[in-house]
Amino acid sequence: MAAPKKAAAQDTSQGTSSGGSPPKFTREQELAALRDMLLIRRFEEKAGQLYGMGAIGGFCHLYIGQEAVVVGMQMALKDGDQVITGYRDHGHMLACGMEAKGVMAELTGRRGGYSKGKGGSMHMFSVEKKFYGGHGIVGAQVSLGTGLAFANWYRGNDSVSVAYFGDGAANQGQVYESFNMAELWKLPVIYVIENNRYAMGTAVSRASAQQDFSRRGASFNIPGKQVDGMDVRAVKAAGEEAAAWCRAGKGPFILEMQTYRYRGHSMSDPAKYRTREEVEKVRHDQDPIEQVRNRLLAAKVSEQELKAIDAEVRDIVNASAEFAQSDPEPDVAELYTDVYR
Ligand SMILES: Cc1ncc(C[n+]2csc(CCOP(=O)(O)OP(=O)(O)O)c2C)c(N)n1
Ligand SMILES: [Mg+2]
Repeated sequence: MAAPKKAAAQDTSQGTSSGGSPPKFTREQELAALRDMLLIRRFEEKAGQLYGMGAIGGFCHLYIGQEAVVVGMQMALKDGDQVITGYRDHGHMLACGMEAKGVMAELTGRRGGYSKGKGGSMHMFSVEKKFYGGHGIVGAQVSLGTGLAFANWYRGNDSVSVAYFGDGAANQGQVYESFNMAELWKLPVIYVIENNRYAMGTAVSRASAQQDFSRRGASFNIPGKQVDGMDVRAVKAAGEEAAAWCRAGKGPFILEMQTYRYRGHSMSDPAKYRTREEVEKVRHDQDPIEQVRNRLLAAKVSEQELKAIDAEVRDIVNASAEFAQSDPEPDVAELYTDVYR
């Protein structure tokens, strides 16, 4: 199985601008991207540890390797824009500004968690931060995200919704029903396909007739673009282009983010479908965080400044883990509140 290509942004739309190397970031943007990606990485590493210790139960899908996608997209959005995704959702929550403490405590099933400890990894929401879940049904968030866009269109505001889904989810039927409606009604939705080369354990080449996911909207006339999802600058630039398209009333836009997940699909994945060497090669050649760190070092940002970011992030993550283990579990009387029965 081939590792993700280093894609220059490749345009498959009708008339949007072509790719090339992404625009440079300012020093401040590089530092902000580094900090936000590092927060996700360290948070996910800690979640993996807590899972191993038995402090987290149930399903848990880590986002390690894919950090540049959500961080770059978030840099392209503005207040009021909404985000919805599947079950690999911790990174999206943190990027939306949800607190590490509340997310970690939800993973451990504690009162202070975003769903009062009753939802777990795949079921967290924050209307305040415009994060709409966290969905375990593969592909369902695409229809729901299209609904968010419909609401924005109906209300006449200029907000955009971003619906994230995977290469595997891209083969679900409701995705195409949503594409049809979104283009027909020119809804302001960005479909971000996080192509991490595998569904649960099935390589894209074994499951997908059309492996260029940016073309998945072609029969609906939805423009699409392939993006190097390991380069946060390329992601931001593509996100800005897609958001401008949506805000101009031109309808939906598809971004295929070529990315990679380093860990198993979930915590119980023997990963027999790929080699260790493949993972190591992507880590070594394309790691999204190392790319930014190396650029900062080349620009003479001091090791000390980078270490300060490391320390700040570690403090946040450690505090979240402490809270997630000391906060009480929900009272038994809470068993039937806030749930459908
Ligand atoms: C409707 C539905 N079918 C199957 C599953 C089981 N399932 C969970 S994740 C997954 C693979 C999805 O892969 P992809 O969309 O590439 O996302 P990734 O896990 O790579 O982020 C499957 C088949 C499910 N949760 N829902
Ligand atoms: Mg996938």
